[in-house]
Amino acid sequence: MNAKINPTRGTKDWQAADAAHYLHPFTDFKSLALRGSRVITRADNIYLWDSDGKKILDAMSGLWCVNVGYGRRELIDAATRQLETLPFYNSFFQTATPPAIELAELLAEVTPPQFKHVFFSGSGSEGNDTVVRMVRRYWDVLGQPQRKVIISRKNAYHGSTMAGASLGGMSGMHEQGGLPIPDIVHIEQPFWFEHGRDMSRDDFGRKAASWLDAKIREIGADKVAAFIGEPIQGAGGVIVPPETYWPEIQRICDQHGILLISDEVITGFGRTGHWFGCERFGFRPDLMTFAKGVSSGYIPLGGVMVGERVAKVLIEQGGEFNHGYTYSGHPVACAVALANIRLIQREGLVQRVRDDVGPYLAERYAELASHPLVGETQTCGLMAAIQLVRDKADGTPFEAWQEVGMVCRGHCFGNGLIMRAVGDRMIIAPPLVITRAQIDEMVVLIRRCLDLTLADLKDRGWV
Ligand code: PXG
Repeated sequence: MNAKINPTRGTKDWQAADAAHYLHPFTDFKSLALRGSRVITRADNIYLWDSDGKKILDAMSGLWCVNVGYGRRELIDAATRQLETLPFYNSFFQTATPPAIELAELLAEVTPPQFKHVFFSGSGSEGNDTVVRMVRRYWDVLGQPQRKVIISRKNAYHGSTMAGASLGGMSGMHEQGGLPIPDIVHIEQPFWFEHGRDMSRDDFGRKAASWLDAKIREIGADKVAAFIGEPIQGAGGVIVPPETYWPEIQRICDQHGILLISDEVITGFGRTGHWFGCERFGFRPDLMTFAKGVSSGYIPLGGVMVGERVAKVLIEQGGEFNHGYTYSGHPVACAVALANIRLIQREGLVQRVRDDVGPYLAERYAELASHPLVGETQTCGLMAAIQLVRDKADGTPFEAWQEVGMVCRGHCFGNGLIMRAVGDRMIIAPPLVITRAQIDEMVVLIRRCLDLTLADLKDRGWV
């Protein structure tokens, strides 16, 4: 069969070839093959088109990554130029390439002041593998090899490699593959709607942080290497923690001398209206994982920002760090990331999210909270969640088997809107270039889909 991309192939043909050969991530292969996948063929700004020519508003920025929107000439030109000049060279064996060096320099400029060094990977998952290796190496070099335990949270997402999935707190992932790997443990997440509605958000934030302190004491502080968290849990359902949570987590990490790691794969590069989520929530991580928005997803790139505390030890006392990837510092990926970050700077996209479109989204989402299906809405910058409930008065959830989030997601797809469902939490993270008029357009679609979902659930007798 001809393997070339053929623009004359139709949807049915794409679907047949896809079902015959392509195993998709996080997918029930059998049921997708029966149903046929949606084939996306092109994109511009915040819109996608499928193989039937249908236009879709992409409220998820691809997969939380296309921060500058689709079709940006600067990124395309940067990739083309670099492909022509030097499509690949590695950073092993005492070599480097200009784009990798310049990107390292620019990252030191846009990240918080404690970060002067970066280790590049090809993805967020690999970045978190690097984190595990680096954290354990740090304590080994300091003569405390018994400090191995990394504490994370349930319902966290840190990637899909063995280390990433272990750090993550998704039970469905742990069940497949004998995870977590040793010395990774999890505390409960700071999800007020699920675990804290009998107290104020601030009190709950302090309580949720105290679970870290309790876990450290249970294990013994001298065995704990680090705590890792996403400033806002993304794949877990856009769970925005109470304001009291992160400052208290910082205090507890400081008190016990353990490293604090911020996984900024989603929250980095302007998503929250700050360059990084840790700046939004007022904490000072020692390591910071990034990916996605660093290159706006135009090309794979990830890495770890290494704060002075760790860098000093690894550089001055560490000797060789036996770790790295073929694509660490890939020149084309780095050239695209440079163009992407410069574009974010030039267009003031971070400030725009903080002062303009972020507050506007919050305003429009507050209106959606009155919908009969909505238990709460939460936004932070350009991340937002709608919690669907059966009983608005007391927040009673639907039954898990009803998969109401999936019902709603079906209506979204049917109406030209990509909104993700995580359980019964409907989430969005649109490109940072979205305009107020486009937010209005999106909110009209969301309200329509909520109405259709409600009507559908009434037909089924579920509400
Ligand atoms: N950390 C965080 C916080 C993430 O959100 C990763 C690490 C892993 O990155 P890579 O590049 O290896 O995928 C992620 C990825 C979803 C979804 O359904 C979210 C992610 C990936 C795939 C699906 O929301 N986040």
